[in-house]
Amino acid sequence: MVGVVLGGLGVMAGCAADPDDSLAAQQATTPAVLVTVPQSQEEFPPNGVVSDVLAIDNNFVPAALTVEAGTEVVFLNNGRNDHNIVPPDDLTVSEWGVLDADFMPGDSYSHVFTRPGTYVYVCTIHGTATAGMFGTIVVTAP
Ligand SMILES: [Cu+2]
Repeated sequence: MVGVVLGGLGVMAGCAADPDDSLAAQQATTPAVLVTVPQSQEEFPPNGVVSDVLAIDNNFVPAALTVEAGTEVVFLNNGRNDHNIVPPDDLTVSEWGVLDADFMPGDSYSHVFTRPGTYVYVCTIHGTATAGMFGTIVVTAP
């Protein structure tokens, strides 16, 4: 998984050279995470903060997001295709995530990230953990 995160950031760093690309600008503000941080056992309560991620055809925007533990991340399918949000090591989305049947165009899915850590996810229809439609949520301790 460490190699996966490194590969993704390498691609984003290349895109950040274009000052007119708003997506690249958003990604450039996200601190680089070069290792996958083990998920903390410490949990923090919901803090009332909401942060959005758009699923478009076929990317997540922003692809890399950093939030404090307790933040609710709302994923909105703002595209015209079905998408899904699947942790690569949890294809049944038992911990978090949503399958495409429940994430059609116009649908939203939200999850409160209570534990610090790095959460990689993919749309299994349009990407893998190394290419295409994938993203990362970095959850920091408050
Ligand atoms: Cu997709």
